Amino acid sequence: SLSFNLSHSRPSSPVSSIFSDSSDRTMSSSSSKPELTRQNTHEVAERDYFTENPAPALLEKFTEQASDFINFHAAAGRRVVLVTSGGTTVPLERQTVRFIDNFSAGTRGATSAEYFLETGYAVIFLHRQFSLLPYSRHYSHATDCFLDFLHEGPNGSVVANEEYREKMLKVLRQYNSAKQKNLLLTLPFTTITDYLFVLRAIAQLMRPLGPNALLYLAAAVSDFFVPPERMVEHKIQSTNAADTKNDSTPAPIENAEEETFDNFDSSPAVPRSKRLIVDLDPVPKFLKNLVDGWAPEGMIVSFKLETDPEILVHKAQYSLDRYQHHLVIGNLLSTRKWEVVFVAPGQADQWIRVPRNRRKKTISGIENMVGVAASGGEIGERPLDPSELPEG
Ligand code: PAZ
Repeated sequence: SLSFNLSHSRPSSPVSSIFSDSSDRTMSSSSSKPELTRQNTHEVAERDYFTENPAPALLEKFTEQASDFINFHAAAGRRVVLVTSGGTTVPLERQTVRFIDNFSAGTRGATSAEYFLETGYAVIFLHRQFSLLPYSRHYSHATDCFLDFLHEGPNGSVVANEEYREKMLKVLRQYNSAKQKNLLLTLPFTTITDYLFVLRAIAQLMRPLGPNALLYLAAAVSDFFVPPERMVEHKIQSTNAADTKNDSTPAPIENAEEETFDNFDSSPAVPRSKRLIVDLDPVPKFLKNLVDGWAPEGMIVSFKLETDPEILVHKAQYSLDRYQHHLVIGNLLSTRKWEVVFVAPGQADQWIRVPRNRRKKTISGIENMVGVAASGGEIGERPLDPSELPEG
C-alpha cells in the first residue's frame, strides 16, 4: 500500500520564497512591507477579475445549495471535499456561438468523487456541464449507447441485460445511498468565468470546516481568455456581407493583393481581413488567493497536466513552491490513465502507476489509476517508458 504522508499544516511561506523571481522584486521595490504589496497584487487581481467579468446567473442558487450542504455535514463533523472536474470553455462572443475548449472528459474528477464517497467524505462535485458524473459515468459516455444496456421486460418494464446486471445494481445502490444520505452535491459550470466565480464562493463557504475541508482541483482550467472589454456581442462574421444590410450598393470585392498582411506569417496565403486572429489575455492565477484567503485551513490538492515529460515534475514543483499548498498531482496527457506523480513538500516524488497486467487501453483507465492511488499499486521514481504502455 502507499505510504505518502501529507501533513495538514502547510509549509510556512517565507518572504524569500514568495519573492522568488525578479518581476516580483520590481513590484515590491517601493514598499517597506514587500509581502503586503505582493498580497495586494493578488487582491487587486481578484477584485478586478470578479468585478469586470459577469457572474454566472445561478451563482446565488449554487451558493445557497452549497451553504446548506456544508452546514449539514459540518454539524455531523463530516469531512467535505470539493472536487472540480472537466474543462472550462473560453467564449469568443458574448452571445456565444464559438468557444475554445479542451480535451478533459471529467474522468479523473468523477472517478475520484466515487472514491471520496466510499471513504466517508461528503462531495461537492463542481463539474463542466455534460461531462462525466460520479456513478452515471459508467454508462453515460460508454462506447455503446446506454440503451444497449437495457431490454424490454414483462408488462412494459425495462430490464438491465443479464451481463451488466450485477455491476449496474452495485453502482445503482452506491448512487442511491449517496443521494439518500445527501452526500453528493453536483454543480455545473461551462465557462472559465463561471468556474472561477463558483469555485471562490464554495471555497469561502468551506472555510469554517477548517482541516475538515479538502479541495481537489482536477478540472482542466483554461490559462487564457478573452477579457470582457474585447469580447464582441454577436457572432463573429467571416464575410462583410452584413455590412451591406442597409445599403443598396454592393460591398466592394476584396482584392487580396491590396490587403495589408499581418506579421504572424511573412507570406500568408490568406489576407488578414479574412483571418480570425484571436487575442487572449492570461487568466489570473487564483491558486494563491485560494490557499491564503479563500480556504486557508483546508487541504489543497491541485493537478498539473503537461505533454512534455521533461518539464512535468519541474512545473509541479514550481506550482508547489509558488502557492505553498499540500500536494500537486502531475500527469502527462498520453499516460494520465495509467500513472501520476505525487509532488509534496519535503518528500521525494512518487510515480504511482497501474500494475502492468491491468494497464488496458479502456475508457475507464482512470478508474484503475484512481483505485491504485487509493489502495496501492506500483510505485516508482521515474515515469513509465512508452514500451510499458498498452498499444494503440
Ligand atoms: O478529465 P480527464 O480525466 O480526461 O483528465 C484529467 C486531467 C488530466 C484534466 C486532470 O488529471 C488534470 O491534470 N487537471 C489539471 C489540468 C491542468 O490545468 O494542468
